[in-house]
Parts: sequence; structure tokens; C-alpha cells
Amino acid sequence: MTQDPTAAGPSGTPFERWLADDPEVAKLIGDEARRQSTTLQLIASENFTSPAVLAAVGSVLTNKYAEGYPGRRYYGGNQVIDEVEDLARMRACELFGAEHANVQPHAGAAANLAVYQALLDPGDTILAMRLDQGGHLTHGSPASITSRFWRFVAYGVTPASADPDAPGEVIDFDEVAALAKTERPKMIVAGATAYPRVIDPQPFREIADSVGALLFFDLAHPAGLVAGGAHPSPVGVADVVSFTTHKTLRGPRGGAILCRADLAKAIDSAVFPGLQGGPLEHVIAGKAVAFREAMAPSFRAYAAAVVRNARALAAALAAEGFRLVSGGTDNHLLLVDLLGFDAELTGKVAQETLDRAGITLNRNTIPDDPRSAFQTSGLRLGTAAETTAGMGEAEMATIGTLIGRALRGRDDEAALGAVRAEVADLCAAFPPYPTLGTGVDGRPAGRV
Ligand code: DSN
Repeated sequence: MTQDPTAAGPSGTPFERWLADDPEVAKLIGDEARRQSTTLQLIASENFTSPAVLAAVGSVLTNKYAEGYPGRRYYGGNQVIDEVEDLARMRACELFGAEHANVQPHAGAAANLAVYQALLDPGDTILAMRLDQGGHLTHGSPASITSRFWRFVAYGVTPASADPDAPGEVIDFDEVAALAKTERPKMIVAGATAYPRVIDPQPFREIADSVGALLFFDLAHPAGLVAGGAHPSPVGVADVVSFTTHKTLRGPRGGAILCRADLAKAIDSAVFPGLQGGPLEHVIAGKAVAFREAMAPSFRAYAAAVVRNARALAAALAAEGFRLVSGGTDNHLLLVDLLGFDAELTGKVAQETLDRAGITLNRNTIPDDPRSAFQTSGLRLGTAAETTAGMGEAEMATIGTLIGRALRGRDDEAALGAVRAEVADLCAAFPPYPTLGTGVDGRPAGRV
């Protein structure tokens, strides 16, 4: 069996060798590697990127200034960098079937700001999903700068229902259509950050067309599911699509924008010089690596496994007495309503309790949450990362049980300690980087 270097001391992983002169930072990287490999990573927006992506992001490409775009830079010496960025753009277009890609956004929020800036005037009306219904901060939350520049009108989900065949809490397309008619938005935003169902771009397209609005699809969360063929693609349906590269797509931390050719100039100008300066070409190289990995047949199996695992985890949590928002999931994430499990238990306390048990996830509001976004009545869990580590439906069933046990025993240190020990055993069987100690040498066999 390959030695797991993340469990060892200063002993020869590439990071430790390169950081030999800075043991403090080396230690912190080692500590975080150990945390990631000895506790369960269930944050829906995270993943374990490949050693090849890590290598690209840790490369000399970080040294280069490259303001501008391939062939049109403001600094010399960009011959190689142009090839890097062109490769990333080309692969993004090929992966998603897009006419144009901008791979420079440093993050999803920056990508979204660029889309608004490129296609709208200040004060224009945008119809988007409300944060507490599953939308993102950049979809017009009062806390986001987006709400200071544009006028957002919010849609949400249908009410929850006791009918198991129609549990509700799905996007309320009647409301979207009605608001589009009365508010005449210049843009409709589809996409969410805490919504456990498929988002079909087609009804959004029809509503947008009925009022002459642009359709912008924020694909941040399910980008990998779309790339892997598990969800319908909004590319070619929406006018513009943004996504992040580090969630289900399993690449480096960053953003990207896809659009029709006729919007390319506006989008590119909005990213640079509109919002950003020098692009992070080392990250762009990492994005190129991730796009290639996502084109491999094994990535289709991965995307399908992520969804299967989320369903298995949902079933296990339901068996533990948790109510799932919308009754379940058909993507990589699930939203758990804690109110029925224990009305006294806030999302904040549940998150902190699970942290102590070695289970990492985040608290989240549920639709019409009676508690604040800081306390919350819900939890959000995702299966993208542990599916990358090789876990399957059997492990998801175990995880559901462990979560139930930890939360029921939250005042009992021995009970939490027992869960933490079982979590450690489970993680030891599925190390995310079992081969890292021997160099940056690809994924272990047997992983999807
Ligand atoms: N913070 C991200 C998430 O967790 O979904 C979205 O930007």
C-alpha cells in the first residue's frame, strides 16, 4: 500500500521539500493536508483537485504579468503564457460546446460581476433567486455590491408540502413568469448555490424570451455535473454562463465565463480591464488541466457517482429522522431541515458539533428559515469531494448514520469521540492523495 505522506512529518512530500526553509508554512500546509485526509469533507462547494492541477497551480506561471488577452498583452514575454491561456479557452469551449470562453475571472463572484457589467447599465432590473431560497450573494443580496448597482427582483421556491409525491420547494416558475411580466427585467438569472434539484434552463429561456430579457445561467455548483453529462447543459440555451472551476468540476479555485461569439468582446472587456488586472496564469493552467480531465470518459462515471452518492446520503439521513428540503436531491448537494429532527438545534450548533466529530459541512438557511443566516435551521452537504476520494453508496449510508449519532449525542463527549474514531477509520480507507508522497504522479487506480 502506498504510504500516506499527509500523515507523516517533514518527510519529503514536494511541498515539504520546497518549503524546507519555511517550516512554519510547511507545517501549516501539512496540517491542512492531514485535516483534509482524516476528516470527512462534505462542503458542497469543495472538492479534491488532482495532483496535476496542484502542480500547475504551484508552477512558475505565477511569476508572469499578462494583462490583456492572448495576442493582445500589455507586457512582453507572453509567448508561452498566450499558449497556456489559449489552451484553457479552447478546452473550455470544447468541454461545454461554447462559442467563446473567458478563463480569467479570479472567482465566481468576479465572473458574475463581469457578466452584469458587460451586458447591463447601472439601475437595470435583474430577476434572480433570493439568497434564502437558494440563490447566491451575487444574485442581488442586500449584502452584495451587486444590489447597489442593479435593481434586483427576487423569485423563490414553492412552499413545502406534506405530499411525498409533490414535496414542493422547487423553483416557482409561475412566480418567475409573473415577475418577468410585471417587472420587465433586462436579465433573468438562473442558477443557485443551495438548491438540490436539476435546474432546467429551458423554462427560463422561454420566460426570458417572452419579455425580451437576457438569460444568464450561473452554473457554479453543477458545472462538473453538466460537463460529465449528468445534468442538462445551459450552454447554447442561455446567452451567457458563468461557473467556478473548483466545485463539482474538480479544478483549481477560480471562475470562468462562456458566451456566444457576439458577446465575447463585451464579456472580455468587462473582465479586463473592467474588473481585474493581471490574470492568474498559474491558475488558468490548472483550469486547462481540469478541463482536459473533465473530458475523459471516467469523468462521466464520476459525475454519475456524485449524484448517486447524494441520493444514498439523502436516504440515510431521512432514515435518521432528518427532513430533506424538496424531499431529496438530484444533484451533488442536499439541504437538511433540522427543525423536525430537533427544534432546539440550530445549524450553527450542528455544524460545530459535527466539526468536533470530524465531519465538515456548513450550516445553511432553509427556505423561509425562521432563524438568521448566522444561526440557520439547516445544513448543506455535498458528495463531490468524497466521491473523488472513492467513496460510494455504502460509505454514504455509514456517513448518514454517523451524522445522526453525532447530533443526537452532541452533549456526550464519549459519543462524539466514538463517531470521530469511526470517521477517521473511514477516511483512512479513502485517502484523497495517497500517492502524493511519491511525486505529482496522477490519481490512484480504482478512483472514478
Ligand atoms: N461560497 C460558495 C458556496 O459555498 O456555494 C458559493 O460562492
